[in-house]
Amino acid sequence: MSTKTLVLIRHGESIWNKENLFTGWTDVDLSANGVNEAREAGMQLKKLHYEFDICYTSYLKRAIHTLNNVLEQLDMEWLPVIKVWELNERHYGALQGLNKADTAAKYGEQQVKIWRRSFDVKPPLLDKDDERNPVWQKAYKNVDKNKLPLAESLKDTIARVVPYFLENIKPQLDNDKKVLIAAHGNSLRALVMYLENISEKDIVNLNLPTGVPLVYHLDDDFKILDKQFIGDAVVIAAKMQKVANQGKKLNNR
Ligand code: DG2
Repeated sequence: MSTKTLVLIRHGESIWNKENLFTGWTDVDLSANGVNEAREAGMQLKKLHYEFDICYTSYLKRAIHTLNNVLEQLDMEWLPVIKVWELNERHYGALQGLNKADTAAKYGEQQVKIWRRSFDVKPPLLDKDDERNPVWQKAYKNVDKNKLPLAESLKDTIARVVPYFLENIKPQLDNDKKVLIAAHGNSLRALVMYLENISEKDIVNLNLPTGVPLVYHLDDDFKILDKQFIGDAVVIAAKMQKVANQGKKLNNR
């Protein structure tokens, strides 16, 4: 039996995470804090002697820059990196650019929780003519237009993340390659839901922290042998709570 290593990392805090804006496919960079989180994640992995054979990330620069910072700290910038749109964040549709707390004040915290965490409810769709429709964007010019979303539920996100994982990433793990994936809160929730067989009811409570490596060791049958977030448990719990709280309205609004 061989033990397979898969490490997932949600990108460090982005400029829009800092401003508490729905981001989705908006291509914003890391905040200064996000860069530090990514570097810290790389340092932690180095300290624990992690090595990788191949890396995957999305088309979005907050994930790409996180991966670059991690690889720099590991002194492994030569590693092959595959960028795919299938690992992009869940498309947040017409919510993109809106403040999450303001949206909770306007529509109620319960509605925002449904939009953020329900399994199969899509946020309001982008208008087809909206310039943010991915069909108008250069990055997606080679992607089948029928696959490009105007908004996605977690279920829709799973429908692209998991098949990509099974067809392209799992074979690497089957060949005992150590894999690092830098992606997003919801594209990684999609993957974690699949890997851990989490129910539609329980996935609502999973909030992934920014810039914290999540290590899985798997057996040949893809059963999880162990799973661990790398870093200080108290800090990680606080980061998860911070993500959950982003959908709450502020007291003074
Ligand atoms: C966040 C996730 O995505 O937001 O699109 O706003 O991981 O790319 O920063 P990320 C967004 P929530 O679902 O946690 O509100």
